[in-house]
Amino acid sequence: MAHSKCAGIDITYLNGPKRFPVSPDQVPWNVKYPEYNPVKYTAPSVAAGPVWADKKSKIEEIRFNTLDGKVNRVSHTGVYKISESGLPINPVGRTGIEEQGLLGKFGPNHAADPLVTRWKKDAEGNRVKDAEGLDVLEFVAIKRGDTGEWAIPGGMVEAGDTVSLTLRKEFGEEALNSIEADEKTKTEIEAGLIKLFANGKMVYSGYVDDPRNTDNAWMETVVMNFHDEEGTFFNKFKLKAGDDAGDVAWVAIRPGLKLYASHNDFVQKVRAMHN
Ligand code: RP5
Repeated sequence: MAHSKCAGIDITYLNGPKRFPVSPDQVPWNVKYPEYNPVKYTAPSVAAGPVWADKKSKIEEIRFNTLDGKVNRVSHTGVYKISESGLPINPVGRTGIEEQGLLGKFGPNHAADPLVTRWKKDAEGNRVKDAEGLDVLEFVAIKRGDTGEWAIPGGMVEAGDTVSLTLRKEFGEEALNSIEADEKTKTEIEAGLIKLFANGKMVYSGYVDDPRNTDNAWMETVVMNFHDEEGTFFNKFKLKAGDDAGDVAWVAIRPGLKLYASHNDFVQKVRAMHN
């Protein structure tokens, strides 16, 4: 995974300072960059000390590279290094920002991404084909409130929660929350969702090129595909946006989609898996 969203020559951190310039070839730590002088930044919302955020003053108590109480501090990338000052070192390389930025945890911040797909159909119910003659797959996307980009409706794995619970919870909260349906239909949807989410296929687990990453805190995720082959589940209702998300829609997966973080890599991978 390269750094293109969380490092660059002229990138401003989300609602924060400008990142110290890092060109693509200066990302790896083993490349010499003596002038490198990253900006220290922890967002006020994180520095205020909410329950989900690590406190830098207590860094010595954190047990990195292990399951630390209920917090999973193990990285999908392997054992990460700890600096002399006791801070985890981003396993991919430089980002131009030090400390937590907008992320709660030093080291890996674990997320889960439910990639829900179906075949795109025309008004007659026939599968739509792309220029290469392949059936077009579409996925449930949300418009993120922070960057305004379309994204998979993923979320953070909360301390003590499993990845599979997070996948269903996030999909429910972000994509299905405000479906206008009577109680009976809602119960049916809930049951259908449990069935759909029982058969997931692993798409990816690892580091995410997330715009919030820093030299000491980064996003990792598990992406699972839940495919509605016959389209039976989603025929029952129309998608409407939930609380966290501004907008929700079926987005056709075509090469080169512009999506949040590494999400285009994930949807292209799922397209290849189905074709
Ligand atoms: C991305 O951030 C992950 O792939 C996941 O989609 C998302 C989780 O963060 P929040 O949506 O909870 O902010 O890196």
